[in-house]
Amino acid sequence: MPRKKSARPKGSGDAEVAIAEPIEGLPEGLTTGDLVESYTQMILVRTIDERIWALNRQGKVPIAASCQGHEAAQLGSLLAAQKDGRCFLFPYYRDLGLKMAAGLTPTQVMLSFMGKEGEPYSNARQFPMQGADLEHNIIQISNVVGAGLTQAVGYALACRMQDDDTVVLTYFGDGASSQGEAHEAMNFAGVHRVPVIFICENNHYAISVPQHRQMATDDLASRAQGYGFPGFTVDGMDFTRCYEATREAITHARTQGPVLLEMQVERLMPHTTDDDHLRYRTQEELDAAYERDPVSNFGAELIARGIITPEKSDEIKAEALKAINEATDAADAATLPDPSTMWDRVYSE
Ligand SMILES: Cc1ncc(C[n+]2csc(CCOP(=O)(O)OP(=O)(O)O)c2C)c(N)n1
Ligand SMILES: [Mg+2]
Repeated sequence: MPRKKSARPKGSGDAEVAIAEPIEGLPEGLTTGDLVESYTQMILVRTIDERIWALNRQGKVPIAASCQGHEAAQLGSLLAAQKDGRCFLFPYYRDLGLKMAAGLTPTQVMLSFMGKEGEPYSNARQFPMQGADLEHNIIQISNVVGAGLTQAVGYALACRMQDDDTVVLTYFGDGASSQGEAHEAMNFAGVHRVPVIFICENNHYAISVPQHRQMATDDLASRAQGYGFPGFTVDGMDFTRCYEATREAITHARTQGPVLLEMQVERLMPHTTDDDHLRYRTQEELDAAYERDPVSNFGAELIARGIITPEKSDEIKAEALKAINEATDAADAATLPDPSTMWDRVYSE
């Protein structure tokens, strides 16, 4: 697979993780079967994401944060964690692709966004997609910006104190990286060499606030230096590069302590369904972002490399559409939770 640009090591100088060099062929542990499966998963995620947006416009989904543009970062890093098999995750609200690739079904996703009976996290008592999914190693998903970082560090420290070799991956945005809580989490993790990977999905916006108004640097990964651990910038639109960077970071975290991975992505849609990004982004900027679309580019790359045919790609898209239509119908037909159950699973009994 053609490599675009190297992940650049930043930071403490003791950056033992050699993520940097372009790789001929596939990264270690990755098969062409994995690529096809991940592309299939990406198409499913993209299809459901687009459908959720359409359902919002029909008044059926109250609010959603799209992961369009973040799919390669989410699925590439998750695959490395899954292959390792000893990782726990603290995703954030934009990680729909990650949660689906981890195991959430399209119908569960639709029930969640429509707030219907059977919603997987809380039976529709909270914001869509918020909560723990212990079956898939997801400890907590929070809508509180930056809150997942301290929780992840605490969890990772507890694992280490129990001689458990778990590595924890915590996901957050560029805006979250400027929260006080993020600095506290990284500082503590650096001091105590906690086995945690900080994955920043840097889409260069915190709602409408561009990166240069959130932080006085365009080099987010270099912040790791201040905490005494390595940080890397990764092309977050390149699936294999995200996989490889995370795979190597897992080894580093387990043996030496924290790593910061800044995955540079594009937010292709507005912040949420309540936002209009053309009020603060130009059409030219968005057109350029779409040129970097990780899903269509990944598909084109697989075809160019002869890993799939154009017909196979169409088949994958048709199957995704069928699955999402079925999930939409199932959630549409589901009832709303019975109001008399409102307090169930809220307080312990
Ligand atoms: C503690 C806290 N402050 C403010 C908000 C409101 N808020 C929700 S998302 C968001 C922007 C976060 O941007 P970023 O971290 O870059 O993530 P992105 O949405 O771009 O993926 C803000 C300020 C919140 N949810 N929690
Ligand atoms: Mg952002």
